[in-house]
Amino acid sequence: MREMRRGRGLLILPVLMVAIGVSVPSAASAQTGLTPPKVVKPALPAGTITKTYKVPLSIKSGQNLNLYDYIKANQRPSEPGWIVGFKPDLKLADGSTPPVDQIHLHHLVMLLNSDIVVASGEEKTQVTLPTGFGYPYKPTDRLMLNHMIHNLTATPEDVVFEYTIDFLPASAPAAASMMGVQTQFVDVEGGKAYPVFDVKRNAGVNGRYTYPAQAPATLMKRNTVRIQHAGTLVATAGHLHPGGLYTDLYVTRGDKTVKIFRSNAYYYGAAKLASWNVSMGSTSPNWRVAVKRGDILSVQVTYDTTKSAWYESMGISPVALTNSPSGGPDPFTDPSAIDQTEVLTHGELKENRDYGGRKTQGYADARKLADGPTLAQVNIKDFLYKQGDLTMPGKKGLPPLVAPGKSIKFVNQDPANLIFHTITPCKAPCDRSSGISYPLADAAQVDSGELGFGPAGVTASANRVTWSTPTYLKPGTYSYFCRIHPFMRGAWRVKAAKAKR
Ligand SMILES: [Cu+2]
Repeated sequence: MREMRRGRGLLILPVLMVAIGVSVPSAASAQTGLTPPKVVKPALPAGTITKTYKVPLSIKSGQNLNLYDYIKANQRPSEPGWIVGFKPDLKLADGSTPPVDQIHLHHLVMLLNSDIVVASGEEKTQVTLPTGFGYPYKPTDRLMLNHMIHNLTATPEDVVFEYTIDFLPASAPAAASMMGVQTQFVDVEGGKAYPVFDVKRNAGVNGRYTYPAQAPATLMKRNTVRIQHAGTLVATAGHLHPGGLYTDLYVTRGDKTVKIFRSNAYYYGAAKLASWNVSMGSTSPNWRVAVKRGDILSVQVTYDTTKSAWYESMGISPVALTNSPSGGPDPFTDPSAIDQTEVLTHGELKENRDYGGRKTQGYADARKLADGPTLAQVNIKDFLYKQGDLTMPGKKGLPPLVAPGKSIKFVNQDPANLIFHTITPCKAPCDRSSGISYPLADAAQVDSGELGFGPAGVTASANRVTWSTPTYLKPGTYSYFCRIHPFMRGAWRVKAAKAKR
């Protein structure tokens, strides 16, 4: 298993999907939640075989790596045919499902030759193609798994990817009438191997930030995919991260652009959009859009910015495109004929319910602590901030001082190609239990990035191990956490030095 660069020009297929947005008239209603639509499963073609495959993986302590593995012969169908459905899951070695705030499935993408066939994230959206459509498959195809499992704890874990494939063998009578599809990977970051962007708190308009529409012009246009042959779009679902409200998928022909689907994020539970407890709206089995060669697909994603900054966010709407035209309304002459009904591929998942934010004795309230030493540098090692860590008793736990106009340099001294840490300010006292919804990145503009090293373009790391606090900070106590390991908490204090006697 190793990090590597994904080839350019991948077509991503279908599937996927992750959490998306909510079509709501106001940020306020996003907090109260939309009523989720129903779960709909298209009928499987006669002769479909449903089988679960397992890929065991060892996850190092605290890892947040974007990795690739070949899928072995016993982890995939052994005969030619059609992949018509895909359901991802992640288990511990004992068969139990880990809580999302401890082991987090950042993403799971299956690559068939160089094309993305299916993809999923923590929301675990399933791939369910309308009946009669499938991804053509041969046992000789190169099949790879791109996975990013984030271990939010300091404990190594053995985990098992479990994915269930609905597979129609080519020998089944129903196979004769199947229509092949391939994935168009429509992504706000242009399908980069680690396609993320940051959402700053209070960015956008009225607490909502739409990307890339509201981003600087230089960032625009990555979010487009050109259709290479006439065909029919038959399925999509959005993928987004906590804080996301919805993705919108558009098609452009000449100077006309039409929205063809909104995928809303349906959040469950008290934490609402500050969580992974979400299902994404998917197209119904009746959704069809006829497209022509040269049409441009594009996606926009909208986040709520009233609650938090959201780092390393995504906005993706993979679309299944048939290999040749298969009917459907023309979006430019008959847009109202496109079925905009949303369905879900699954309901609430219990492993996504642990939000954090409970009272705990584990952390000091940094505002009440005495001054620590004046320091120019704070090292991070063994999942501890070596001065000012809110879990450390005694002098080591006191916030280091820095004079106004000066900065403290943080240095990650853990194995930097394996364990990434951040310094991400959170609202004081930042002393409650860790979960997906706690702590939240409170400050608008300050974050260290992930201190560590990895292959450029693939890694989540910033490819540096140091970060210095800004010199413009006003006097006060600044509590922070590590957003890779949220149990890590610390503080520093900006304070004028005492006059020398
Ligand atoms: Cu960390």
